[in-house]
Amino acid sequence: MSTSEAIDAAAQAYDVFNGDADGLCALHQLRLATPREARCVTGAKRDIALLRRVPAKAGIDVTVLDVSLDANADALAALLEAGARVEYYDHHSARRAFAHARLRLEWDDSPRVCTSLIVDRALGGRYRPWAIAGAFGDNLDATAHALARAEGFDERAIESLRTLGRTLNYNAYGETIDDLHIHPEVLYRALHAFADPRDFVRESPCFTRLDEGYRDDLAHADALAPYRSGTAGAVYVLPNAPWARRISGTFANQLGDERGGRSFAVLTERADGSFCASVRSAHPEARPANTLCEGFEGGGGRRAAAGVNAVPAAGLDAFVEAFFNYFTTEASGGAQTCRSAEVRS
Ligand SMILES: [Mn+2]
Repeated sequence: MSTSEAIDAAAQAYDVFNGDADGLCALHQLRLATPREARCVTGAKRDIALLRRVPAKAGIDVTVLDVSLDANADALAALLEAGARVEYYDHHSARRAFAHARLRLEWDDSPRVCTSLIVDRALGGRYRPWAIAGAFGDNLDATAHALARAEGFDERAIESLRTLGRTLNYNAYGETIDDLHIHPEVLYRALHAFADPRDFVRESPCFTRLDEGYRDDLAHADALAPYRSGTAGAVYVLPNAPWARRISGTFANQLGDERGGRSFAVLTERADGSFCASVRSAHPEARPANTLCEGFEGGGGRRAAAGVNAVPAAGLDAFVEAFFNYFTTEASGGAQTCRSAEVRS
């Protein structure tokens, strides 16, 4: 293909993907299977309304990966209406999904599935190591481990895929693209040069840069004392700084993994003085994180992990109070259940 033909082809195709590990690994698998020149439309993990950046015109081919259909439904309808063809792979909420002759939708919101695994399924497992890395990036550790063992990978290889998923995912966290170490499109193009993820980990300067950035940021976070701590959990407050915006989600996940029955909130100060909150519940069934967060404006998420976009500075202590009230009830309830169980036995 000549350069002008390549530019022409790229003008007709768009790859729209979440800039996190799952989005990157999903697109990479698809383009290994079906190479094509395309314009990339991507962003930080929180930039999910991506489809409206694609010009609605007839005859274009649009592939969408790992962004909620609900957040893109109007733009999707406009594209299809204009005559575009759309392939859509995702596992987020899709209550506004609809059928259309030019839309191919591969959607599954099972908690054990992510977009990289949906693409893996569509491709018959051809690039499974990348699907496993994507699954690790989306915190689907049990699924990723099971798939990796079924592939015959030893513990060292599994650890390498886990590190890759975590590291790619870390790069997508930030308020804006400026907070990220590497623009997700640049990272995708670097990644796409490698057929084997372990070679990318061993050889790519991009990986080294992210790995070092991750360690530095986490060291900053680990040095922080909690804002308030109790038996039910702890609340951390991170400053208005790029490192804090990059590591807050990972830090919250890490606290959650080590929890021992405790719940956590990580609040990161924003430029306007308000706080972005990430909450991890130790009791997702009895005390879902999203229920606490939905009590605040702009709050929502899932049972295990939820958040609030902007807790006002004046509302910080009320949020901390609400956190401890909400989770302390569960902690004492759990203790009572324990005691009555002992009495019965
Ligand atoms: Mn995902």
